[in-house]
Amino acid sequence: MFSDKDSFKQAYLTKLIEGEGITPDEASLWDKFSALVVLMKEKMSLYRAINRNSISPGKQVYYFSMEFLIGKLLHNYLVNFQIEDLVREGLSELDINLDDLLEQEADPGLGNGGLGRLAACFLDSMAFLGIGGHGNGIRYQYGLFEQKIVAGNQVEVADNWLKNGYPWETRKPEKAIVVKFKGNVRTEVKEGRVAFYHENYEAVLAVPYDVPIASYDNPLYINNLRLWSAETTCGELDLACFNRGEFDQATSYKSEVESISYILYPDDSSRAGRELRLKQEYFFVAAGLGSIVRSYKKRNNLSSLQDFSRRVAVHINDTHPVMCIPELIRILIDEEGMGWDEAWNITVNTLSFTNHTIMPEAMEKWPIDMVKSLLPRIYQIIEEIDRRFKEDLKRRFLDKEEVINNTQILKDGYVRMANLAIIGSSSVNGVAQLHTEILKKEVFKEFYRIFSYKFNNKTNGVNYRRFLLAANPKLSSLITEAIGPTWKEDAGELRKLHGLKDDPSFLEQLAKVKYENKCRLAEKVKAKQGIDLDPMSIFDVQVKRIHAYKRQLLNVLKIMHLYNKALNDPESLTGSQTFIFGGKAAPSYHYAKTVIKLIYALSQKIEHNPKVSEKLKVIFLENFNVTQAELIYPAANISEQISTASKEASGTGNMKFMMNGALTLGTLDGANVEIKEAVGEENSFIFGLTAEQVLNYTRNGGYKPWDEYHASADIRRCVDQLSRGFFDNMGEEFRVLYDSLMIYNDEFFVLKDFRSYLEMHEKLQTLYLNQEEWNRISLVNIAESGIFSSDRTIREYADKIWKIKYRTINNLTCS
Ligand code: GPQ
Repeated sequence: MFSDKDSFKQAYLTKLIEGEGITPDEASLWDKFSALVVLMKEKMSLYRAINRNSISPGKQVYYFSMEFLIGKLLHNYLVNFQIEDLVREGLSELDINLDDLLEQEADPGLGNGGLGRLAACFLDSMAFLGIGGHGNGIRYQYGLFEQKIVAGNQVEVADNWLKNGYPWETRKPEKAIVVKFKGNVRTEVKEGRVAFYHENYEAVLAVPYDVPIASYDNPLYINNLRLWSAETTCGELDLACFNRGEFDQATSYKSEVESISYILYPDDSSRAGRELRLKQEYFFVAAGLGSIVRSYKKRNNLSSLQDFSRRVAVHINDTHPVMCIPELIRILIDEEGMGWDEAWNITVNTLSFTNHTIMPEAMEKWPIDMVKSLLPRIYQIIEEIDRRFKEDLKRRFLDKEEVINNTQILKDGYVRMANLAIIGSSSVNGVAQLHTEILKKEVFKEFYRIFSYKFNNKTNGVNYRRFLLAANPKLSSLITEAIGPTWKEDAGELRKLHGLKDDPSFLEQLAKVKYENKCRLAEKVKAKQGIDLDPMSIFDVQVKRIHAYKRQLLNVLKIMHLYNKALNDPESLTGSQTFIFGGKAAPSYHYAKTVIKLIYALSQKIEHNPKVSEKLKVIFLENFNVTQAELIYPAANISEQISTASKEASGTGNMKFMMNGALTLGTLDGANVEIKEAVGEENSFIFGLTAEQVLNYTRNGGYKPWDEYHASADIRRCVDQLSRGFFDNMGEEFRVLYDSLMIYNDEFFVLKDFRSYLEMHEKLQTLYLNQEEWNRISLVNIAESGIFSSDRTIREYADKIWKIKYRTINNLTCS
């Protein structure tokens, strides 16, 4: 194993020549990249072996998630092992540029957005804290589509991320699990108790692929992300058909089975509702729990699962993996021979659940008939949970109609997954303080009365070593020069930066770093999209999924208003501004796709007007993903976090912008509230209705957008321009947006918040003229961002939910 530049070069060349059979001269960039990955993987395997021998296996956590948006790994692992410099220099002596190799890596799009990225951040922090914490998910053959913009239209291109193979993964065929669908359940009374036999099922083979997870400065903890791939149980049905000459049947069976892990559903915060999605959900749950139970017995040398919940925690990321509850009960009863009460107690004590949204369209429910025919035994167990829960309510005199209606699992022909999750787990958490309060007071208020002890808040956090340390090397060096290196392990140390608030030369250096990061982004944009960005202009950025509640439309209306102003009097705008948008729309979400078209149309309109384009520029960045994000956050001056208050559960982009020194222009929604509390009122730029006001309006049937329309000529003008006389011949195209505001009652309060948004935006423009003050506020944002490290979040999960110990970091007091 290498430890310095020369031993690295030696090891690397050996890998290339022995492993790939080629010399550096003959090797392609891909070969060179793969050799470096293999070397890193070996390093990690070695650490893992040492770990196995030196650390007794404590309680293990399994994080079940339909999505893991892990991003590229190589650069982060070089940073985490603190070997980037020696590897870079070593390679350069071999005439290889490390950056060229980093470019080779695919960015696996195994997630839609925040929920999947959070899961990836949690994996990093669990490894960092020395928690045996592993991910369990699906190895989609196709991840989230790649987005191209053609004449303003989003075009979805298949994400064939596995086309060259994925060098980080290791296939483990010997650890495969058989997952059973359909069929029927036969019951038999045996030795005085009922036994259940699932018969005539269709078997699917779940084959695991493992990806190692290593974090900063803790090489002994190499955790595992296990992703499952669906295959036929070789030789059974398909080969039998094949041998009989029924080729079509054989191949269609094969493709039906493989379709389970074929593609990620591209809907963010909404339900897919298809049978295939339900199959995916049960598939990775059954595979994951099957393998956990197997390794539990082996690791602990036990034959019984009596103590399971003391040694294993299973966390479910939203309701998608909620079948964990009936599946674990099934294993404990049908395979381990336990009675209901014991199986139930173990299951509840093992499981914990995070809710990520209050949007009703995202609450999963499945038709009873579908669940019954696809998962007959699981359905029986769900019915029994529902029956016992209602009986319990009756016993506790809580069985009022309203309570039953809102809490029972089976209702109106559907299985309601959130209800199953709350009843069957020991902890229910929201992802920001405000979100958790709304869960307790509104969405799950009946449950909160019954199970108040289960409800708790765990404000999200992000992997700041990825989004600051690795993504923003210039800022990281500046911070380290100023306060030393310990902030890399304890984000709370960033507070020491407050000491530099009044140091003009430091503030100037901070501004210089921001400028250089803007240049870096501008170069990439030029290379990819051929568009020039002016790094001297203010970069005002909104990057996230396109969704009505996230209100990209509000941002666009603001820019239209600025356009109108510039046309009247260019001098009325103080400086030059670049508005950067990015984000994917679900392919079937017409409204969101129209918003992308609108952004494009506005950018063209501005481009064609020299009077305006001097002051304003709009750009839509194609294919926003983790790799792009790492370039964008460090380059932003303004972070747009403008969702309708109460609708964004937390947001995590807001945290990534903040730690890179952007100022937040936002509503009091999700974690923005806590950002404001951290930096202070004077350093945050908050506008609009509060969550309480929004919820009040909604309870009373909404507000009257026409009142806002009539009250202000500026608003009227922008709204009218949406539908006519502004975008040549495109009024009809944008009708759906106009209608959402004026005909369908502006569900997301765009016009209601418009005025205060404009005011706050203008305040920021004026502030930007005072560079020193701006830089000071930027510094305060960085200094206070420590609490949004996912290390803090995971410590809270570990203490309060999983009841698991973690390492103390260099005896520092962690935030
Ligand atoms: N979130 Cl329900 C998603 O990214 N996808 C989903 O399907 C659901 C939620 C987000 C949520 O919108 C953000 O506010 C959170 O910050 C994020 O989950 C992580 O908790």
